[in-house]
Parts: sequence; structure tokens; C-alpha cells
Amino acid sequence: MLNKKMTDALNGQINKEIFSAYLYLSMSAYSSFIGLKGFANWFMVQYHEEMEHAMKIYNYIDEQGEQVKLMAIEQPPTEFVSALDMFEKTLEHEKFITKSIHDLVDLAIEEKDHATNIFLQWFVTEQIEEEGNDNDIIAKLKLVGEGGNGLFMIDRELESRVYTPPAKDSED
Ligand code: OFO
Repeated sequence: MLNKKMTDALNGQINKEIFSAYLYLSMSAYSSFIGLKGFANWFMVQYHEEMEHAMKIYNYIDEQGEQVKLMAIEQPPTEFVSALDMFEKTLEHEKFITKSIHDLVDLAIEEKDHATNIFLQWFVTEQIEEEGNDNDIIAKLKLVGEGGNGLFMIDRELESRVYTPPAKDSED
């Protein structure tokens, strides 16, 4: 059972996750346009993962017998200064998402909603991984500096990231 406050907050999180997807799809498009196909691939995988996060919450609200309500998605930025700029913006955004997930956990505890608290723990762990990945890539980009062979090598490395859709059971 979800109360109205919790349902509204979870619906808000769906919007944030879809915005994340939109932001990374925009970064993927930009990367491809400037010839960084590996970065384009990495952000495209990230786009799929964010849609997966949104659908996890969508399915949870639906399963609990409440209504999913979709809201307008803000326009993401379309121009970026560099690969490092994209990843610094990604990390900044993920910190905002982490804070939002933690606020949801606080609300679940306040509302004594144990089921939602347990459901949200997956997202708490996921955010540690998301920020960790971004920090790693930022460190590498800072090490190689702008352009040149180093950037090309990181681009090659990011090309190998593969999106693995969730198994049917873990989707619900
Ligand atoms: Fe959904 O983790 Fe990023 O935003």
C-alpha cells in the first residue's frame, strides 16, 4: 500500500529518471556528432539503464495499485564543451539523483512505509555504482587531457560497454 505523499514522490522520481535518460541520449547524440563513437555508445547504454530505472518505479507504483502519472520532461542541454565537460555534468546530475533517492528513503521511513524503503535500497546501491563509474572516467580524462591519443584510447574503451536488458523477473 502506498499513501498519496509517497505515490506523488515516486511519480516525481520517474520524471527525474526519464530526464536522466533524455540527458544521456543528448550526450550520446553530441558525442556521435563530434566523432566520439565510443562515448556515444557509453551514453546510449546509460540512456537505456535510466529508462530501466524509470520503469522499475513505474511497475512498483502500478503493482501497489496506485496510478502512474507522467509529467513533462525538461529539455536537456544539446551543446557541450568537451568529453570531460559531459562527464562532469553527468557526475553532478548523478549527485542530484542520489540526493533525491535519499530523500525518498527518508520519506518512506517517516511514513513507516517498509515495503518502499526496501524497494528503494536497490537504487541506493545503484547510485554508488553510477557515481563511481563517472569518477573513474573523469579521472582518466583528466590524466590524458583534451584530445590526442589518450582521448582516442578512452573512446575505444567506452565502445565496449554493452547494455544488458534486465531478466524478465527482475524488471517487476
Ligand atoms: Fe537512475 O541513476 Fe542515473 O540518474
